[in-house]
Amino acid sequence: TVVGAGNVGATIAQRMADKGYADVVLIDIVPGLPQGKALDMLEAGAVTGSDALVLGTNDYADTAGSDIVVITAGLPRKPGMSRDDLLYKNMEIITNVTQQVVKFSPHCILIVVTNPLDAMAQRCFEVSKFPKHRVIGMAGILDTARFRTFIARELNVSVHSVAAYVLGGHGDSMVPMVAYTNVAGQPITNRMTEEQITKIVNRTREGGEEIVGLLQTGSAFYAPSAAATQMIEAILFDRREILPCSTYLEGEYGISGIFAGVPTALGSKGVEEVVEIRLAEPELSALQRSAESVKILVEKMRATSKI
Ligand code: A3D
Repeated sequence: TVVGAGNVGATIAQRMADKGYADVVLIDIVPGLPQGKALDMLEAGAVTGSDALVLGTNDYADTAGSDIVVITAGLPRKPGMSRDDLLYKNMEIITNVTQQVVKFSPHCILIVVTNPLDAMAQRCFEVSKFPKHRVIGMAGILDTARFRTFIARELNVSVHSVAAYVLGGHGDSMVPMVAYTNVAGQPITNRMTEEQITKIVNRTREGGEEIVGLLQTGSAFYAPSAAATQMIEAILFDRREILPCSTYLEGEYGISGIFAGVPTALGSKGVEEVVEIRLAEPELSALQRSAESVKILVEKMRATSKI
């Protein structure tokens, strides 16, 4: 199931439907919107060769028994807005959506996309009362994809030759792991000047704003939907693929009681392992500071609305 038939949600549903390895339910509050998009995707299957069933609905009963539920419902950013500006409105939406989802799919794995990401993942975790391995936030793959893309373009090499991680919260405090980034095994610090690296790190941090500024009417959705699809596939095919995802931490990286982006092994159970890279300073403290900024949002939510 994909909740939210807007830009990100519909594009995830389309990517899944095109691949044909799962039936997809697309649900939204707007009458007709998920039905129209789902029917259009179903009809595309005749051309793409996919037999996946795609159903659009406004009724959670149709989502019953889903294995994976991706939540994209909520408001996106407009120019000049930070992800945190969305906090209170999207908190209400996530609370309501999570209650409905878990009622009909009590054993599903939840992937949260709605912003501000880490705080919404935490809300979803608290409302669902699911074990921590079954609630996962999507952000790190997207931030890392941006970082890798900019490095690849700067060095004029394939993006497949660039290995990198962006960790921490999905916000201005995200932490591109420069010391652990390499091109064909060679540290980028050997291939780029400090000035080049700083420019790329800043562009990565502002990657969301750059697209909002160009689109003016919404935020990024092609790369975000590709990132969510990678998570879905890792779970569906039990890959134990190590991907940067937002997960509930209990002492890993010295962070406790909060969602933050760290490398995780994703498999059929959801987050099967938090992979602890031995981080040196300043990366470790940057990651911890980033988690602190997520904690501030979570405390703001708790102050306004108890679960
Ligand atoms: P948009 O195209 O506006 O789609 C959102 C959809 O949610 C709309 O169709 C709404 O009708 C629907 N919706 C609103 N309330 C509800 C509800 N209660 N139940 C069901 N559906 C509802 O936005 P979008 O798809 O571009 O973005 C969706 C969310 O994802 C936003 O919060 C974005 O900020 C966020 N986002 C996060 C990332 C990350 O990397 C974490 C990337 C891109 C977008």
